[in-house]
Amino acid sequence: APGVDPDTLRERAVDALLTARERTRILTDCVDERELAAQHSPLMSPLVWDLAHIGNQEELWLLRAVAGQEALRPEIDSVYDAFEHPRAERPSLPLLGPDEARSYAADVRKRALDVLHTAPLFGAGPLVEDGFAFGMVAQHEQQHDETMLITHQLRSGPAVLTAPEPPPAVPDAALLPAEVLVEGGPFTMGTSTEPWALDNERPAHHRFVPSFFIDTLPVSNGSYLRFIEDGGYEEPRWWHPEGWAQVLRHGLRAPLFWRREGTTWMRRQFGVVEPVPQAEPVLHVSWYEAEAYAAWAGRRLPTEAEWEKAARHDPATGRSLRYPWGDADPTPEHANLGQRHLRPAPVGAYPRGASPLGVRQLIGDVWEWTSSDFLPYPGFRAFPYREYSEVFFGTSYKVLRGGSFAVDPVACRGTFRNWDLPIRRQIFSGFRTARDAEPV
Ligand code: AVJ
Ligand code: FE
Repeated sequence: APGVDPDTLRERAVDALLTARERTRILTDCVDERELAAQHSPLMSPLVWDLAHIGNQEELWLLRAVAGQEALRPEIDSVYDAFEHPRAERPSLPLLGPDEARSYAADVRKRALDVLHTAPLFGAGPLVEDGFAFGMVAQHEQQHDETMLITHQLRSGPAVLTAPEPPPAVPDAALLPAEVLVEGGPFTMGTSTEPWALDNERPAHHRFVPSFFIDTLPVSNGSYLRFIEDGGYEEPRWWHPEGWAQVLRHGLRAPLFWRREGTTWMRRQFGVVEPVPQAEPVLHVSWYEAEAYAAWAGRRLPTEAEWEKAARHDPATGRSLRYPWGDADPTPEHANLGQRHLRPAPVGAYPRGASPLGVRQLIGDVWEWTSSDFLPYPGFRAFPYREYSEVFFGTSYKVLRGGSFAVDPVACRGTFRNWDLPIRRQIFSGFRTARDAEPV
């Protein structure tokens, strides 16, 4: 690995694994046993399933695949195989109870750290090269920590999680230009060098992207309210036909968790009902809602390539950066990540996280819907398992970029790709808009 010694790499892997486990602990220790085993929504697993699934994946990859150990409890593999059992049926499986799930995950972890301290991290095959398997397992746990936070958002009853408020918008935010021009030309999309990048982010390749304009900031609740108040949810012309069918079928009138009380729109955020914060990025919208808003605004969603070019391309050097602000890992000054706050920051926060062209909040706050289907890059190779991304490629899933307040930095970077069905809105999703630029 270029310039990283094994001790630093081990320290990084230990740190990523411990950070993930501490988050898992916080999300599962704050509710009682009954709530851990309950299904809070048919869209989600019981929290106790996520907990043991995290341990089971760690066992599969670090103890069995990397270290060649025997299965600790071979009889539970099928219960925690996400492909054998869709979420809706997980509550009826013979799940480990909360204490059993905790001690199973802790037992696996103890053994995994022993493997980490003895496994060679260079020259012993692609699974362990640069500590990849350890980084992948830490990312997997953090992805489920975001999933479990979604379950918390869907759960009813008083709040059990608390966090400090995110930073305010900076005073200049209102003076920023509404959109930024990204000049047409090629850029490098994806990566072949980021050691813990997952298979779908690879390989790096050139893309020509025609000139376009992109919003400086994510679309705010205030802007989205104008769409609602202008009758956006009553007007089929703004909607994709399947989006309109969703509106009619479910009587949609606003983002998920919003409710009108008299003349005020309120929303529920982790058990607390509050007036919709106008300055925050809109949250919990489907791809169809994002698309309809963009059509109403006379604009469109950015393609995935446009989003990544806006986030990574540095016109001064022609290079693609790891993050909008450069190659340095995220700090709390750059972006709202890691469940440090339990909501997005107002649009116009995090000036230090801006891209070279001045686009803000691309990383953190809310996942941003793009117009693109989830497809492999040219030269894609499934690694280490087809079920991470390959089986989802096609026209069913839309790509989201940038990460939300709920995702840890280890599972979020300029190249990171997330995907979901266009009807989904329980995820921490928002968006920004774009438009074509006239060719010069
Ligand atoms: C990348 C968020 C779409 O949760 O379905 C977790 C991540 N994959 N375990 C998902 C994942 C396997 C995945 N997403
Ligand atoms: Fe998983």
